[in-house]
Amino acid sequence: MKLYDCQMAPNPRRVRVFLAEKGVDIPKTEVSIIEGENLKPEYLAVNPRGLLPTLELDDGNRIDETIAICRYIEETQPEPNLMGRDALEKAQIESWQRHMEFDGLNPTGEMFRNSFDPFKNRGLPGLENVQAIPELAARGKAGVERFYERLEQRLSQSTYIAGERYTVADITALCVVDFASFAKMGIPEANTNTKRWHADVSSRPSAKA
Ligand SMILES: N[C@@H](CCC(=O)N[C@@H](CS)C(=O)NCC(=O)O)C(=O)O
Repeated sequence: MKLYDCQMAPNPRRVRVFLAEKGVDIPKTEVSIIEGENLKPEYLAVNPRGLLPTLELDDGNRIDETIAICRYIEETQPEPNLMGRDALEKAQIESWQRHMEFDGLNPTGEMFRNSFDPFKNRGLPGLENVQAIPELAARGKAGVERFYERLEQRLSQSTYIAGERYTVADITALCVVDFASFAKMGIPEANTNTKRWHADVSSRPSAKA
């Protein structure tokens, strides 16, 4: 197996953290998004959408989409379990993981893409000549504020995002918070439960992946 990766980007990091939690070490090929390598013919031949990550299997099959890659790893390397054991737990973890994507990753991406100068002609991932729209940066920022409120409320009731154990939902949330912090939207000072959770998940060796 091999992972097409990008060190600076949150979605490839989600896969790296997931692999590290599973103890699966595979070769990685770095594709620089900032340099536009993902938009070049060489990478478009691997993934025509120009998005990262992509997992390539030894038989040549390729899987894109972060959670589809995680699902493949979960099925082939079941322990430690990160995506649920029975019908209810699988559904609950998937629900929380989607909340983290929809409520957190999407607005953070919207804020970042529409305010980061090198992306001024790359307003949508995987595409060129799409103008950034400053109003969308403001809308994204409001979404990130709402995400932090909801995250704090959840973590005032639960040790981890999906319940009392670490799961893929924590991996998505960690990568969102670190990405938002990079974009100057760190955890609000008053959000003590989120800080407690963030210190905990960041202390896991996988967080360095
Ligand atoms: N839903 C996709 C999203 C993939 C995605 O948007 N990846 C970003 C990096 S985090 C990307 O490839 N961006 C390319 C670009 O900005 O041109 C997934 O989860 O894999």
